[in-house]
Amino acid sequence: MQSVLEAYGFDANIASVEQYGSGLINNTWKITSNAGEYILQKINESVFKEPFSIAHNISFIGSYLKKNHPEYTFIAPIVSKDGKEIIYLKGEGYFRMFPFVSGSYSLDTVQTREQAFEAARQFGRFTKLLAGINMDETKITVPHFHDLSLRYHQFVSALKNGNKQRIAESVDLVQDLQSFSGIVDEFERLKNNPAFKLRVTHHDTKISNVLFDSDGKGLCVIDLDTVMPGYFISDIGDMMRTYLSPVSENETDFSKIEIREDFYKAIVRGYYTEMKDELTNTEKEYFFYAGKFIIYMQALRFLTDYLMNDVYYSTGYPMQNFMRAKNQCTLLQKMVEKEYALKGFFE
Ligand code: GN1
Ligand code: MG
Repeated sequence: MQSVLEAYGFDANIASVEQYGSGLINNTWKITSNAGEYILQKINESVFKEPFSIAHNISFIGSYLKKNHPEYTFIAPIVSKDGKEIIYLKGEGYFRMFPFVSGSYSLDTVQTREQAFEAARQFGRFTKLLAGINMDETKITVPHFHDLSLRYHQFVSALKNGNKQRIAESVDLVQDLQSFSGIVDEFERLKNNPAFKLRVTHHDTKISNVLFDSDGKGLCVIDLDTVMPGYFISDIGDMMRTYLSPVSENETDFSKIEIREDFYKAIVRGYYTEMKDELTNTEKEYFFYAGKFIIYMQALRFLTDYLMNDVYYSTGYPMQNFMRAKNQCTLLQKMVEKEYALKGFFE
């Protein structure tokens, strides 16, 4: 840590460093020094194989917004002493730092409909403001990240090559997940449908990635590592996955999982406020599908990782990825039960 802080010109003796946030992939710390507060992150290289492509995207997007939408609060990274947005330290890895925006706050869980609305509005706004960007100049930071067909394929291959004992113990959950494979077929169809547009999407729209101002209004979105060309269902879907239920993916009392209909409406309305003129009529019919798409993908990803001995997501106890997969499968089942009510509201 000492050498990292020094690379940014901090006096390591007077800065305090504490673990921050609940991400499963990168390590995050909050740094407090006499110069102010900062967020420092170590990039997980086994997930982000080319960390400099993240730096490229952030500066490309940052300069586009500065030029075309200067009113947008864009949180640019702090550059190191030698002018780098991402630094590499031998034996330590890749790091980057952001200012901690004073007066703003982020949330760990969505408590009110207004928060869901504001967050959805911010993610919609982000994609809308970037509608004119040249997507060919953005880099793919995680190839095939939200490719549901590939995720399903990886799940099938884990069933062949994974931990035999874990496979045997997971038969019921495996069957439940296989029964939803129609969601993959639908994805195959929409990928080939020209009415589905590739746009600059965020791909990690959980609530902690939105900054709120002191009035509780959305300010901007953060954590731009997975910003790249994608479909709007990725962003809508991950909001549904993480805002609809009052409990998170780590909850093991599945009876607490529920679909809050009014939060569904808040997400759709918030996003629609910004994106109504951007979305095609076909896309507008896929709000409900978006939720199924991402929840299903996350259930597959957690179970795949469990069967492969937890190589991807960090865990706090041996069965955690299994429990997360089961949690997400329950969420999916509860969402499907409400299909009629939820679709009727908007589409
Ligand atoms: C990972 O680490 P975090 O929370 O930002 C993952 C997301 C998952 C999420 C599930 C690059 O995000 O796709 O939805 O865990 N990010 C990556 O908690 O795989
Ligand atoms: Mg993230």
